[in-house]
Amino acid sequence: MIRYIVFFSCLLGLTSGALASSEALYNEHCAACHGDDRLGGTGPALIPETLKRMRGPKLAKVIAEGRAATQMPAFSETLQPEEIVALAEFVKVPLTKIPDWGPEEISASRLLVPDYRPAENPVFTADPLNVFLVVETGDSHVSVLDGDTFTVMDRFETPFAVHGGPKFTPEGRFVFIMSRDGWVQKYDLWSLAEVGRIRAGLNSRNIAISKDGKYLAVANYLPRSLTILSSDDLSVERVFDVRAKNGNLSRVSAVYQAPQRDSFILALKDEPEIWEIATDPMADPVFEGFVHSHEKGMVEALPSSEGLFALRRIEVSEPIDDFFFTPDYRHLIGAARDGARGVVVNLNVGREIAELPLPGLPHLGSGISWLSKGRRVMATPHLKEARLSVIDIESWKVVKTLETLGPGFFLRSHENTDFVWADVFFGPNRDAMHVIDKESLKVVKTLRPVPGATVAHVEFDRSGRHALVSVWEDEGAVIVYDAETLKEVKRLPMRKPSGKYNVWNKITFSDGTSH
Ligand code: DHE
Repeated sequence: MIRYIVFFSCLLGLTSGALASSEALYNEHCAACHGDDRLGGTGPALIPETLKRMRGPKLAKVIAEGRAATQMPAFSETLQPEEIVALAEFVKVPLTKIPDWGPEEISASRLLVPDYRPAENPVFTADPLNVFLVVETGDSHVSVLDGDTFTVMDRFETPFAVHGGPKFTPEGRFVFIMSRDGWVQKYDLWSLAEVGRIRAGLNSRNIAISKDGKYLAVANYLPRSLTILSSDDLSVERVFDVRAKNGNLSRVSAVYQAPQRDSFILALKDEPEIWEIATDPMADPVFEGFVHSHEKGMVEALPSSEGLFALRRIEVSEPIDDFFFTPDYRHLIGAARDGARGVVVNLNVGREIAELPLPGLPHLGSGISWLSKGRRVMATPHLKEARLSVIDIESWKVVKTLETLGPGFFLRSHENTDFVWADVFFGPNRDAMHVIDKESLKVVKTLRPVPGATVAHVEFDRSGRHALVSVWEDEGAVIVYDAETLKEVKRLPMRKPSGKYNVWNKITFSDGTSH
């Protein structure tokens, strides 16, 4: 074990002596809030799995200057500059021991808000199905927006580093939000109040809700597991060790709801398998009749008649992740490891049926589909190339490569609009937002709402008449555009707003939304 610590710390330029003194500094100044084991306490976990994925100021700067509007103090007066650098390096060293995080530990973390009382009706007059959630990562809050008047109805605190789309119960009343530290928070949109939270993993990727709204699945990197919670009271239903047929454990890149299949689909990061987990107790016998459960190493066998959470493995030739699903959920496209290809898998027959040339790290999870000239196409941005690929999802051919002003992250559209909105998240033109005609597949306008400021991620209101754009800066904004005239209608100041989610579009799986 010691060998590994020394190996990793050497990689990071820390000798064993420096490591020991950084650890002492950590114990003295950080452990009280971030935990003796660096897995979080009142402050977030300080582990590379989370930290290396964070966009924002450098670690040493945060330690020196603190984080505005949080309890993170500035240490520039207390610590020498070299001590601050040593601490920043120390928290990048991987943990040598990952503690157990099974049903017992997860259950012990559950916090239900004692004075939460569910309202009988919405406590506001706005259309509850046209409400937006805006995730403000600048100060870990969510703003709840009335989607007709664009006024903020509530603003509540979230766990640190929310990632991925919040998931709504099918009728749109409750929403679940996940943080990279594995916390899942439940919020009641009618009562405008938090219901509770639970730590479902130590480092997590995203969540999915079952078709009937009863279960939540949480995809974890740490530990290598999938946690299934009851959406009602956040209690633990089951924890799967994610172990491939060859016996190896794998991280779960993401979990998705497949509504037509009444299942969860899992992308395994490290092993050549896709998992499908039944969320229908009457699941089809194509599912295997057993599951591995994390009962402290026990393997639990289920009779094959018990369909709920039955597991089906789809073997693929290499690990693929970052899935786009066709609207009927018969096919998915996953990104191959070489970052240059998309692999099409037919979920019904359970095998790969096509490959697509998609160089430049396609971001298929942000893919959206629509009808263009009578055929159904999908488009994906590329994280490393200034282009969008448009694919015919019947012939599985790339029908157009559209040049953009830089690599992009997100795409959005709506069934009632003629346009697709595409950001340019990376590179010098990150202040640009392309508006693309769905029929001609040409850029019809490029907006630059705040020259020099990053703009990204779009969401439409329920009717598709307005498009909301994030100015992804600490003193940022959400800008409301008329989706037809492309004129600005309103600007709402927000703290680094990332994703925005409209209840209606999400619960109806609106055409133009990534799922
Ligand atoms: Fe995300 C969604 C994976 C980095 C902001 N991101 C998702 C989803 C996946 C994913 C699988 C779909 C989950 C869902 O919504 O249920 N993201 C990844 C990565 O693999 C990647 C590239 C690197 C990493 O491991 O973290 C990555 N993502 C980022 C960021 O750096 C972003 C820009 C800032 C952040 O918050 O960390 C970011 N990801 C988002 C957002 C969504 C998202 C806002 C939801 C998009 C939506 O409209 O649904």
